[in-house]
Amino acid sequence: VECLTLDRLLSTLAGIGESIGSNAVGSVHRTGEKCFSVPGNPCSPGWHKMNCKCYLNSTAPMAWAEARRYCRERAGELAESDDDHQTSTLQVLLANEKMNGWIGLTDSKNEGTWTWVDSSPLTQEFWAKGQPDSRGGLDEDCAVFQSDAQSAMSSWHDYECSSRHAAICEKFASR
Ligand SMILES: [Ca+2]
Ligand SMILES: [Ca+2]
Repeated sequence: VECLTLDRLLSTLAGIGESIGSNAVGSVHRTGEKCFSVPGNPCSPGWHKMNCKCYLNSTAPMAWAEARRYCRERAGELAESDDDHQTSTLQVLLANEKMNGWIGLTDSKNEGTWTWVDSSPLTQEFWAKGQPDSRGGLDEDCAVFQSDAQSAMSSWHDYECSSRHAAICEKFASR
């Protein structure tokens, strides 16, 4: 009886090992570079596929909070950098698509400390020359990506969050 139990235990352990192994492969697949190879166009109409995400540039201008709501209502979020990509790659992609508008970057919680809306800190900055400047003492706490800037690498401007700009939304490409 003891032998049988040990046998069963071993085969159960082997099964667990296999399923841990396959889950590990699955998670690499989800978060790693494999997302670059999502076949076809897995983005909803109007969204542009760039890397493993889909991006939408609204046509209507709106305040930053409204823009965030606009993106979330579409199962997305205001565009932001993440650890999977170089932020600089995102800069080039948005510029190539001629996108303009709010991104998910704000210093409204702590003036001068810019953070992404997912709470991740800002590690690479791409402010336009002289920005952020809280122009003329205005309380400019929200960031806009401008593809008409001199360079994709200097394309961010701070604006008053209540000013109206298009939204740049992102969401993961569906598989
Ligand atoms: Ca500010
Ligand atoms: Ca500014």
